[in-house]
Amino acid sequence: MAVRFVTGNEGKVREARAYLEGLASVEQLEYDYTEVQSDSLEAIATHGAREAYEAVGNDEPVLVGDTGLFVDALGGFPGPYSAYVEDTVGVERLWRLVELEDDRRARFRTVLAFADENGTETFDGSLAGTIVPPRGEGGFGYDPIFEYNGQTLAEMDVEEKNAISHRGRALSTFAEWYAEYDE
Ligand code: ITT
Ligand code: NA
Repeated sequence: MAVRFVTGNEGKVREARAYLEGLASVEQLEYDYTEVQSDSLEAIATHGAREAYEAVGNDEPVLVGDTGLFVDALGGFPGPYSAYVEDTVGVERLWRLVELEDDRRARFRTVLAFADENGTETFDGSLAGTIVPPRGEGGFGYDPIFEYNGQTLAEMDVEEKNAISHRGRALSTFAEWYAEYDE
């Protein structure tokens, strides 16, 4: 069975392939689904996966991921608005906002939604860390300001990051479920 991962990011497709090896083949599907306005990653991902499955799934299951960075002292901001805030405010200025706080704890959270003819299932994964001044050249998005175990995610190599990441955890939960489901 093939799972079509709806994303503009090829790195995420490679990561999903590694988790689903021997279970399913993973293909990239570029489809611009409607991002509903919601403070729930589940709602956004579920809606996107249903829409993508019905519009372009051609009876093959689709997987949609939605990720947010939730800063404790900012009431969870930017959360579901993380992509918008990255494009508008930017990562460096988010750091400067958090710099004003004593408590700099934050969490990445990813929700994956899997849609097929039977309905939609969601899987989640998270990673707790601290917001720090930007360091490192790797990764993408908020990686340079997110520190885990003394390193920012942008200082880790891809395998190191994937092994502990929010998306890695969500993919591993999904893979376990899928192994039972696809029997
Ligand atoms: P898709 O095409 O895969 O949907 P996206 O960037 O629109 O990509 P995401 O839900 O993955 O959607 O990401 C939302 C925001 O969070 C966006 O600003 C990303 O750059 C950022 N982000 C996602 N995963 C991240 C990670 O592992 N490390 C740092 N930032 C991340
Ligand atoms: Na997304």
